[in-house]
Order: sequence, then structure tokens, then C-alpha cells
Amino acid sequence: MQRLISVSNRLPVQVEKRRGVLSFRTSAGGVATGLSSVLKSRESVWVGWSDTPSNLSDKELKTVENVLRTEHGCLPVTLSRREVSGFYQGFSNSVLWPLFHHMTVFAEFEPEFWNDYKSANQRFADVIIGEYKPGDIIWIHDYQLMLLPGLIREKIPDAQIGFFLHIPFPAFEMFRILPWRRELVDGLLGADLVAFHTEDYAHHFLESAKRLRGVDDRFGRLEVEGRAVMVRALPMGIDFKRYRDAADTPAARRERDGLLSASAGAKVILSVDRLDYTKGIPERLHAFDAFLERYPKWRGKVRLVALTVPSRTRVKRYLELKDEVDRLVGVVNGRWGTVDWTPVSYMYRSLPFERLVGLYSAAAVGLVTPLRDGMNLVAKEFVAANSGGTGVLVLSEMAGAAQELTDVVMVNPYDRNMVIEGIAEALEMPEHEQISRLDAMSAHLETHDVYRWAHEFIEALDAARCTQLALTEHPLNPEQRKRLLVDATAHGRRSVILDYDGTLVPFASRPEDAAPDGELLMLLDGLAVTKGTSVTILSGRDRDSLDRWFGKLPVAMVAEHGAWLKEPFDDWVAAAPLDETWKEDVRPILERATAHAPGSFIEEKEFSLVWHYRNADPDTAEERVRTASEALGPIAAGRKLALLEGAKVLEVKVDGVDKGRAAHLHMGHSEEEFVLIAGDDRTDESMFEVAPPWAWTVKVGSGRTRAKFSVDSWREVRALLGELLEVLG
Ligand code: GDG
Repeated sequence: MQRLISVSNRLPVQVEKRRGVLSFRTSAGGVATGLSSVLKSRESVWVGWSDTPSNLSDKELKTVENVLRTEHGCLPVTLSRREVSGFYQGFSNSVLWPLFHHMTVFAEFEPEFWNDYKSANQRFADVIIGEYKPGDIIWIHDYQLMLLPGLIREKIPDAQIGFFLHIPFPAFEMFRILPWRRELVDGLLGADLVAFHTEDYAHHFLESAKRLRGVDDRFGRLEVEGRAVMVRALPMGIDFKRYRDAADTPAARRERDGLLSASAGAKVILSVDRLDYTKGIPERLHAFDAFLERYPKWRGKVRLVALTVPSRTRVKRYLELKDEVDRLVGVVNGRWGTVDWTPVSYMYRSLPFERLVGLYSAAAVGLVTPLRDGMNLVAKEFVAANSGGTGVLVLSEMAGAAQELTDVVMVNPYDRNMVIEGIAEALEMPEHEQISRLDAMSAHLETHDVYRWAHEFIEALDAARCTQLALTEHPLNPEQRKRLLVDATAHGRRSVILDYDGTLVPFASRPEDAAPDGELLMLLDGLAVTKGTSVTILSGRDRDSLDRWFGKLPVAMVAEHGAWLKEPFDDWVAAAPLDETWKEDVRPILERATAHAPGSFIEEKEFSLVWHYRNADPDTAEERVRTASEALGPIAAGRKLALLEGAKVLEVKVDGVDKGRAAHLHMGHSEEEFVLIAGDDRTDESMFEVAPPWAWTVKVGSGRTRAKFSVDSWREVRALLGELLEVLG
């Protein structure tokens, strides 16, 4: 069984030093709990920042490292104080956290923070790379470590890496604000699997990847330089049984009874959150205040118990929030409280687990109203602790949990009126309805618990790996490469047929920018002058471009996907008689598409019209490809035209003229001759199709293909041609 390397900002073990004695305290958060089941059957190690006290001697530090490793399976990452401040308080919590939760006004786009974020991620990467053994699985958690997949991928290309984001991924319009948006997307694209709590977040990420990196999305699968990256929604669950069963423990019962008797018949509304501005705590207090104003009958008969856990106390905005909440609690209590009734009981601390569950189970209403929340586990825990009994959950539609918990009283936390009415509805809901709603939600949470979540993640990561393997099913391995070279030298005659864009050079935004460089020209020239070797450049490009670029080389050329043929230093010959009247029917349709998709343009060739949309908005372009194709269909059928969808191009051309036919003319047809054909897009498939069985056909990039072998990129094609030249020269 493969070993799992879990990576999170903090280790699940905290080190303390009190009165000279070191102690280790494990804090089993949701993630650690979920993983515990996956880990039963495999070896594991946890990598994270350990906030070790700063006053430790070198000897103590060694002891800490040792104990963490041997007793807790933890590998600490050490960060300097400065890094912690810039990386953690700075970029993570003062840039990414507010931005991803739509609170841009709190975001501080300090370039220094970014530098610390990069260097801290690099430190994590260094530790993981040092620890990694072939076959390990790496599971990285959360927004503090978004560069990590890319950094690891650079050093360990075949590592199996999964990433889970615990907070929302914002829509592109919000994400684009971030000055370092491209770097973050690139970082995440280093993973094999990128997973989120909801479909919406997954969709937002796909959108940003498409727009910022131009990568293609095929039903949640992105293709990045020949690698597949799976993007999935995997909502995190809780340890359902633990919360349900804890409600019956003596400690929980004590807490519940204590609270109920202190409430003297008043119904308890409970809220539990970290003190964070995303949780909507001031808004909730305002709503509760307004509720008491609107519903005098509930005064004295209801109380809000607000448990807020201190959080990020070194970030300024959190201190300000604390002051605001303190003040508001005072305002509401001052306004409505009496000598024997306090409307809001406010606790600013954390309670032990059983006491927390006791509170959940004592509450008549759970009031969970974050302004934005990745998932919100409190909502799920409230349901679990009350399952089989009564209780109503009022839940913000802005929490990821709202996608699953549909039997709640759903509210928009920004709509005070809706929250007021939501509280009233919850307090008055008939018992039988409370029970049936809780039953439905409990059934879901029991089956979709945190253990299942962890298993599904690992399964999805394995599936992502299988997809990778299927995509590059026949990568040209070193053994076959050697055979190819031996085969080439064993034959006296050889034809080498090469597509151009994407096969010999990378794609450029403007077609005219993809001119061949010196290295490529030398390579082609070298091969073409080798005795017995014919080289053909077979491209969708027009004659002029090919002539300009390759006219001085002894190579054959095929332009416009096979419409024009040219032997070395000879004249161009048309593959079919020239008739351009069809263009008058086709051009207006492509012009309409161009008008709707700024950035796109039409290229005219003698045998074809090509609509290029690489630089247009991808969604608009996709939509236009569809409408244009529909309109072009009947015209194409009537006028014997073919419609081709290539790499960000839609091409309409005279039918019967294709790369396959042209390639057929240029390749040898007996086993006496060595044949090598390489191409990258759909138009090249026709060449692979006509290739004889003994030919070496090579597809550049991933995707289904008729070629026998595949390589990752144009760089590999060049390397292969270089080796060929070496053995033949
Ligand atoms: C992030 C995302 C996402 C709270 N008070 C006490 C206590 N807690 C525990 C709760 C719950 C956890 O803390 C809070 O989890 P949430 O999910 O509500 O919120 P975040 O801390 O913001 O977590 C969030 C989560 O990651 C997981 O992916 O759901 O959206 O923001 O488990 O029980 N626990 C104890 N005493 C307390 O006083 N023992």
C-alpha cells in the first residue's frame, strides 16, 4: 500500500513548554479525523509548520523533532518569524482569505507578503522533496499552500499529488483582482487532482484556469502540457457518529442540563464560530436585535448563546472585529435585558468537545449565518448532535454546507429581514416537522461522513492517475525510442513528415509570431541533407509563410492542410482546381462570429477560411463555434466543404483536400522505407490514419489518437529529431 504524505499549514500536534517541561498536544481537527481511517491501512507522514516555542535550546529542538517523527509521524517545517508573519498573517490571512471570501476591502496586496508566501511554500516543498519516496501519495491542504503542487511537480515530475481547498474558490471576476493570480493557478495545476467542497467552487477554478492559462476543460479534466488535471467537488463530511453519540455522554448531558435550567424555559438559539469577519457575527447580532424588536412575544422567552473561538489574534482586522462584537453584545443586552433575563450570552473561548456537543443538543435553533464559508462544519455537527430528536437549523445560503443540507431554514445573511423571519419560523416550527427534517439530513450526513470523504479523495486521486496513464497510454519510452533510431539507421530510405505548429514550435497568440528559430532550421536542414532522407513540413499554414520560413531548406512542403504541394526548391502545385466562390457564403458567418468574440479573427487561404479564437473569451468563443458550425453545416454539405475544429481554430475548407492525402503522397509505401510522422491536433489524425503499419506515428500531447506513440511536447519532438540526426549524420 502506498504511503501517504499529508501536508497542511499546521501540524495536528502542538508543542508547548511549561515550567521547563515539553509537552505534545494533539488536536484532531476534521481532516486528521477523516484521514485516520485511510491511514489505518497505510504508512503515513504529516508535514506541516510546527509553531514550536521560540525559547528552545538546540538539544530541545532535536528532541521535539524526534518525538514528532517517531511518536506522531510528523515532519515539521521550520519557518522564520518574518516568514510566518508575511506568509501566514500576511498573504494567507490578509490577502487570500479576505479575497476568496469576497471581502476585498480587507485584503492588503503587499508585494512583500507574496515573497514570503513563495519562500514559505518553497520550504514546504524542500521538506517534502527530501522525504519523498517513489510510490508515495501527496495530499496537500488549503490556501496557504497553493504553490506547493507546482513546486513539487517541477522536481518530481511523476509524483502523485492531490490538493484540497477548504475555503471557497471565487468566481473569475473576483479572482482576477489578485496580482499573482496566474502563479497561483499554475501552482494548483501542478496537482493531478484539485478538489473543492462544492461544484460551484470547482467550476470557478476551471473558469480561471481556462481564462488565465487557456487550458481546455473536458468535463472537469484540464489538459496541461500533455498532463491531465482532474477537478472535482468532494464535500467534506464530519465524524457523524462521534457527534451523535457524544450527545449522550455524562459531560454533554451536564452541559445541556445546566444550560436548560439556567435558561428557565427560554429557548436557546446557538451560534458557534471562530471569531472571523466571514462568519457574519455582527450581522447576526443586528438581526437578533431586530428580531426582538419585531417580535415582543419572544422577549424573555429566547436567548442567543454565542460561542466564539479566538482566532488570528495577530491580524489587525480580527482585533477590530472583537471590539465590534463586544460592543454589539453590550448594545443588545443593554437594550432588551432585564434583571432576570440576558438576551445574549457571549463566550469568547473554546470549550472541550463534550461541552460543545452538550450546547448543540440543548439548542432549539442553530443559527449559522456566515457571509461566505467554504463548507461550515458547525452546521453539520449541529444536525448530528440533535439527530433522532428536535432542533432547527437556520443556515446561510452562502455556506458550502447549504448545497447538501437542503432541509434547513435557508437565509441570505445579508438580508436582515429574511434572517429575522427565519429565526421566527425556526422557533415556531412544529415538532414533527423538525424531526422529519433532521432525519433526512442525518441520513445524508451519516453516509457522507468524513471517512468517506477521505476515501473518496484518495480514490479520485487514484482515478486521476489512471486517466493520466490512459491518456498517455503509449508514451514513447526510452526503449522504443532506441528501437526507432535503430530502425532509422537500418533503412537506406526514410521519410520524415512533420506538422508545424504545436509539433515543432509552441503555439503563439498571433500565428505570424510562431516563426522557426535557428535551432529548428538547423535540425531540419541537417536531416534533409542526410542521404536517403526526405523531410516534409505538412502544415495548415499558407504557402507564403512556409516559403518565407523554409524556402531555403531542401524540404518538401504542404500548405493549407494538403491543398498545396511543393517539392524542394520547386513550384507550388494545387492539389485540386481552385474555386473560391464558396467563400461568399461562408465568410459572413465567420464575420458574425468574429464580431461577437473580440480578439478572434479570420484568416483567408486559397482553399480555406479559418476562424482563430485563441485570444477570445473562451466561453463566448465556444458558444460561437457552436452557432457558426450549425449555420455552416448545410452550406458545407451543399458545396463539398469540410468543417474542421483544430487547436482554437474553426476551419472551413474544400473537401477531399486533407493532410492525410498529402502525407500519402510524401511517404514511402514499402517496408523498405522508414517512415516517421508527428503531429499534435485533430487535423493530424488523417496522417496517422493513412500511415502504413510499420510507420512510427507520434502524437504530441495527450488525448485520443490514432498514433502509435505519444510524447509530451514539441520539445520532445525536437529532441527526437536531434537524436535521429546524430545517428544518421
Ligand atoms: C475552514 C473553512 C470549512 C468551534 N468552536 C469549538 C470547536 N469548534 C470546531 C467546530 C468545527 C470547527 O471548529 C470549525 O469548523 P468550520 O467548518 O465551521 O469553520 P473554519 O474553522 O472556518 O474551517 C470552513 C472547514 O475549513 C473544513 O473544510 O468547513 O468553511 O472556513 O469542527 O466544532 N471545537 C471545540 N470547542 C469549541 O469551542 N472542541
